[in-house]
Amino acid sequence: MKLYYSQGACSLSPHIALLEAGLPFDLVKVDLKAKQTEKGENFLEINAKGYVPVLGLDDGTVLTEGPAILQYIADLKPSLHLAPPAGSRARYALQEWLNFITSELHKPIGSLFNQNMPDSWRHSVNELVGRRLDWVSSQLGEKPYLMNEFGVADCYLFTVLRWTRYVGIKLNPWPNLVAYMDRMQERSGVTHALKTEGILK
Ligand SMILES: N[C@@H](CCC(=O)N[C@@H](CS)C(=O)NCC(=O)O)C(=O)O
Repeated sequence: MKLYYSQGACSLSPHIALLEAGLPFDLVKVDLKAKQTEKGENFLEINAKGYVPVLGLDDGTVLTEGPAILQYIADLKPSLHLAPPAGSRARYALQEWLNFITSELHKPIGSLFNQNMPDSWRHSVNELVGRRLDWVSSQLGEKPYLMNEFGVADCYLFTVLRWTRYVGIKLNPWPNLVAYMDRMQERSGVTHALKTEGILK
């Protein structure tokens, strides 16, 4: 398998999942502005949508969209319980989280990186993200991970919450989220991914 990624982007989440699952894979860095891989390939020929993450499978096809990729990785190693079994009630709870993270956190927090965003809009997005973080914090409570056991939803939540520090959102109002981020950062898969992407020394 091949993971197409960009440093610190949402592709960090399947990167962590692959490492936590102990699966073999190659990493291919993508220049998202130039739409070119580090090998000089035209990235738009790999994913016409032009964004990471992309998982190149051994059968020559590619899988896109973070939540789908995460579940694919988890299902390759069912014994690790990175996702509940397909078809179970708990699997739908995972999908509920992945959809929430992608639409209610990833996209709004990601939009704050846009320097052209007018202040009034930025203010509204900050308020919305604050309400969403209230929800995440209330659901996490004192649990160590989103669904009790570590899983792919945590890989994704960690990845998007990491961005808050770059867009001026402080997590201090939610001490359990601060503790969660510290706990996640201690995991070997997380540290390994951050080091490999050149984020952590
Ligand atoms: N719907 C996609 C969105 C992925 C996405 O937003 N990727 C960003 C990085 S976090 C990207 O590659 N942006 C570059 C672009 O859209 O040109 C998913 O959930 O995987």
